[in-house]
Amino acid sequence: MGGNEFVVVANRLPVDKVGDHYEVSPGGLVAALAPVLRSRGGCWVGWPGDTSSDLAPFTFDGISLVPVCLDQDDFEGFYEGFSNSTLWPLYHDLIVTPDYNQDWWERYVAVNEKFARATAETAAENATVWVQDYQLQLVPGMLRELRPDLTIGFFLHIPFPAPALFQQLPWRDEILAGLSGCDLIGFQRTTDEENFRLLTTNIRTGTFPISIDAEEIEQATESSISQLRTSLGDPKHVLLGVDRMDYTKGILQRLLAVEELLEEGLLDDVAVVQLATPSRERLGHYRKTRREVEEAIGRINGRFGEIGRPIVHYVHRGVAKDKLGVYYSAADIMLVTPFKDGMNLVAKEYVAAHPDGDGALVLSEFAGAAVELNQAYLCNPFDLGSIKSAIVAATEPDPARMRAMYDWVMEHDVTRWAHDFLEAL
Ligand code: ADQ
Repeated sequence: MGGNEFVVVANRLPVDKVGDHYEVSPGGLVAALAPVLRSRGGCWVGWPGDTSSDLAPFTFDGISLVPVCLDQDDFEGFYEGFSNSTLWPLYHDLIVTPDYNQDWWERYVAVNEKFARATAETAAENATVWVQDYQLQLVPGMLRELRPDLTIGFFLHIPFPAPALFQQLPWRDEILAGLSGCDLIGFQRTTDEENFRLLTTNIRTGTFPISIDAEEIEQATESSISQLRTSLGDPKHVLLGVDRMDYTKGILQRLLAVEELLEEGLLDDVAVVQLATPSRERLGHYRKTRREVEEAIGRINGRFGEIGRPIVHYVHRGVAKDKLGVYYSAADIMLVTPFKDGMNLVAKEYVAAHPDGDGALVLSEFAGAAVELNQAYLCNPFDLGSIKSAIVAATEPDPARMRAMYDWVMEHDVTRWAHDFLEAL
């Protein structure tokens, strides 16, 4: 038993190793939870992000961090394997086929045990523990055994699939047993919660749509916006995509929609900016997604671009937050077209960068964000025609729609999300 009254447990610690020191990783979850951690004398349990270090607990920026160290076999079996090649595709409705592998499952159990033990050692008597996401679904049950005194919450950041899909999982009973250690499970959308409740009704659940640190989105200056637009060749329409390079995000589909619109002469004088952070690059489906996206970009530029004036401007790197704000502000149309997404914070970040009602959001019906941002130009990413119509409609946007969404996002930020969950817990 330890002395922490409030413990956050997440796959990753909220820091990144840069050279030989750590930096706080950007992200809404840290922003929302840091004040709670500081005021309630709390700590964060998580993996530091590399498999080489055996790290002792340390304090960073006023938050105490408890590292759970993973070796290369853990990384491959627990993280790349069971988390991202089994659960991720299964919970995103089989956009690619999940692999079911007994060795990965055993690693998942073993690593969840490491997290549960580290948490049990650090939590004070009767402490509140908040476990995050699909990588750690067994932690609540293990923790309940080790420490019956704790109050345990769990939040699932990704969708929860329909029972007919979930039941494919050879270890479905074990996952449900793990989650049943919770006092409260939070979901992004009511449909996720309902899917879960079709499997079991004796756990308390709730819907808590996550949001962003809305104040952190900087309003870009006129000069930085015009500088960016000039560098794109001062087109009439700037279209923007910002994603992790992941097959769930529908990046290729939005490019194909743009290509058809150009072909049909329904869109002209346009520049598309696609920013994509590298993600899970050792996995075949991710490499394939990247290859297809890059091939489409090359083809579109070859067909419709001019020397010194490509149609698609593509960056396969992370972009600094302040720079991202300039892209959001400068974009006339934001393209968010996932096949399936728990929430999609990019959609909310774009809205927060448009306080004056300018800009337009093209948003997939299959993103959790579509529930709240229903004033967006909604589309079905499985239907290219639907993406095309939404883009065309977004070229003549109604400012009232963006204003309504802006007011909603400013009212419902990530601090409110964390507060609502913890109150309910
Ligand atoms: P993600 O799948 O990672 O999150 P998302 O919610 O869009 O998806 O968050 C991505 C974050 O990364 C955003 O804050 C965005 O600004 C940032 N980002 C993306 N591309 C970037 C780039 N090129 N440069 C810099 N930053 C970039 C999972 C679920 C989502 C859910 C969140 C939170 O899949 O559905 O919304 O968790 O619960």
